[in-house]
Amino acid sequence: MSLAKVVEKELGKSIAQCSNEEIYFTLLNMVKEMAAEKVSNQGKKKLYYISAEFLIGKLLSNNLINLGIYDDIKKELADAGKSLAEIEEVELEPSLGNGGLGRLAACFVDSIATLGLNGDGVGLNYHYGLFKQVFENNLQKETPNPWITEKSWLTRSEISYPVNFGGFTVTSRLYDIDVVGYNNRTTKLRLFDIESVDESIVGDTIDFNKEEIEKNLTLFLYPDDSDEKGRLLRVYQQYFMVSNAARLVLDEAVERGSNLHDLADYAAIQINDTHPSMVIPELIRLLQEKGILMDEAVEIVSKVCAYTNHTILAEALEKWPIYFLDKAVPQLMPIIRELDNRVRAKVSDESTYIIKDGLVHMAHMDIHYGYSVNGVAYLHTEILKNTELNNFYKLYPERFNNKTNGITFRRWLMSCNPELAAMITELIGEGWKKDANELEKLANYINDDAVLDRLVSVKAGKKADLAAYLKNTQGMDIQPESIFDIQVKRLHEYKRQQLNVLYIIHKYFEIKAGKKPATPITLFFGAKAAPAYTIAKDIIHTILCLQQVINNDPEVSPYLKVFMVENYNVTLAEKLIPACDISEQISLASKEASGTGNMKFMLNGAVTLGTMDGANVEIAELVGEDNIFTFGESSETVIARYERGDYCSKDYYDKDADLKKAVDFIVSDELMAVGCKENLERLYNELLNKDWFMTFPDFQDYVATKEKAYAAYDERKAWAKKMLVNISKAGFFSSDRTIEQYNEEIWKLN
Ligand code: 26Q
Repeated sequence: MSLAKVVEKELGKSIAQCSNEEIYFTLLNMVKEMAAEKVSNQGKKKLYYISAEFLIGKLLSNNLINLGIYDDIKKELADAGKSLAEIEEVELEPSLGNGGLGRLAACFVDSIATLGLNGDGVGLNYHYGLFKQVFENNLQKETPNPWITEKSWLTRSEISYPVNFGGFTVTSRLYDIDVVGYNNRTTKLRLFDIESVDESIVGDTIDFNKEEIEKNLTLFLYPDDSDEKGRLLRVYQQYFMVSNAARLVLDEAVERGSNLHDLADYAAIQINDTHPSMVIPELIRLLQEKGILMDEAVEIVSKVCAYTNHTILAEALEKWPIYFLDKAVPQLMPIIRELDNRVRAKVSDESTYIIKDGLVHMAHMDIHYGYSVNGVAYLHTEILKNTELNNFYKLYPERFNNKTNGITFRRWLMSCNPELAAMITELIGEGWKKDANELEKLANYINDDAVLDRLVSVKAGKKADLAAYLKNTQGMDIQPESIFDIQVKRLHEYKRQQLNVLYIIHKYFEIKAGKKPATPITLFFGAKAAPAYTIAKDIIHTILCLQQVINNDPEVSPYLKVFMVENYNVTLAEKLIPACDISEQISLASKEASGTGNMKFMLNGAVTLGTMDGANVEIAELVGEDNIFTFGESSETVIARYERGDYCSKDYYDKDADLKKAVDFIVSDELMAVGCKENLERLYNELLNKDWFMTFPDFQDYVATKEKAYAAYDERKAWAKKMLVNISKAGFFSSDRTIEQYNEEIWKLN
């Protein structure tokens, strides 16, 4: 049925007479009905991807694409004088994730649906997404970020469970979001909530009473883990998530004919990082409740649960104090102790024990009692096997495997860059939408000037779109003809936004000294810092101060400008990524497990400027050295340096005049005039006395490589070839490929 007919029936008027809100909510209903009519895979074995985060982003356009009606609706709207882009503005983004891990989970459910696999995502229905970032006086402030409106993508289900905590019980309620596969079936995102949640305890800030669990359990994504009460709330959230998930798994398996002894024939559970790890003892507990003895329960669960590791940063591996678990979930502690005792009885290597020094090591439990452990890029998995988790690898070599991350091309090309998608389809047909490897066919056009020119003009169009959007929404004055050099990702010291900062200062001095770049450069940042991550917030402050100083300097701003976009989220990513020329992926080698932004940029024809870290290594191998700019010390060098413990940033500062000048500018009168002394000095001191993520040793190489990249950009035709090669080699990074590998090697769904 056409939209016009639906609108006429529902609202009794024409599309042209409707407000954008009316059209949005009509489309939402229509899409929900169409999704409900689709079938889902009813196979015997089902996958449950349990994750504390699903960073799904806005759903309207994506669902229209996957239902195959995007073009028709867009045209119908345009004919009635309406713009789909403006209607999309009505939708609030569900920011139910922090960054890469949550976005990966969202890409995975899209691929599971598209491949028609029997699998759902299971998580929590946070009423507020990750905080909304606002800048005030060049500082980040956090405000609540609601997304649930009266009519939303959520559908209330009949499923509800009582969940016991130490001293009280809450009642859960399951809400579903249909995940529409591309021209295929649907699966569901199953988000658990509590009926007693109380939004009225949230004011204008993200500070709230963390003690009334019955009221606040599902209010926020990741309460601040800086204070003890917030961390305790996180334990309550995690247990609530997995207890519900475990019951759902068991109920559905029984419905499909399982006698629970054969659970592994009916269910696979993927544990997304350690956040859902308590599902292991909880499943054992529930199986025992159903009369299965401990030995067998452990065996069953060990054939069902598989664990994905997303980090090698020790501080990010969750370890919960026993007294937390005793207070929140006393029913689990005896089981966890028993699991630990069993490890102690058979393993001599104490470093692998589950309970040590009063802390429960969640990852250790996953590895001992899961059947698969995977990293998320080749290098990451190698580092896990050889270094970080080597003691476990020696125990269970057969459990370790790699699954290089991927992204859904529906959202990250078809939806966010329809112009490029249309051009690709015109050249090589529709096949790439289902089989991403077909993008390789683009290589046939490497010497076709008309194609190269068109590629450049599609990019120019997206740059102009971005400039216009940021002018309208954030008041930024951006030159669309400049080089767009973009670093967008969470703010973390290991991702090294501060290295980019040092470059910008260096360039600022060069321009001041009369050395002007041939093509003007625009540097974009987008990043949220965890509310309690002081140095990360200092880096944001420094970037915002630089933005103010540089953009207002008439000598420099015609050649160099800096923009930090406010509230970087999925919606902004979809606008920034298609417009990018140079993709900054400059983490300290060995520290970024994979990265997925790197893949999104490449797919949209940006050229990577990066270290040999995470999936950059695989990108470099695929595109070849002419089509990527790599720099910096290798992961081996970095790991060895950490082992020796002899890194001294001051030595580099003393020896390198350029570096010294750049670092000193952080505490210069110019920056102090627009910034806060305390913040700027703290960052300066941190770099000079610690620089834990080793920006200084990579500084000169970074500067030189960036100059090389900018110079290469000016060879327009050669640059267009690099763009084309990057797009043509991106097929490997489709999450369809990743999910096929998970299924073939881990889940084995039938
Ligand atoms: C842990 C304890 C307490 C509070 C919070 C957390 C916490 C929260 C979020 C720990 C980790 C995360 C998120 C991690 C994450 O996003 N990792 C990224 O995962 C991507 C997908 O695999 C990779 O591409 C990135 O390299 C990795 O950084």
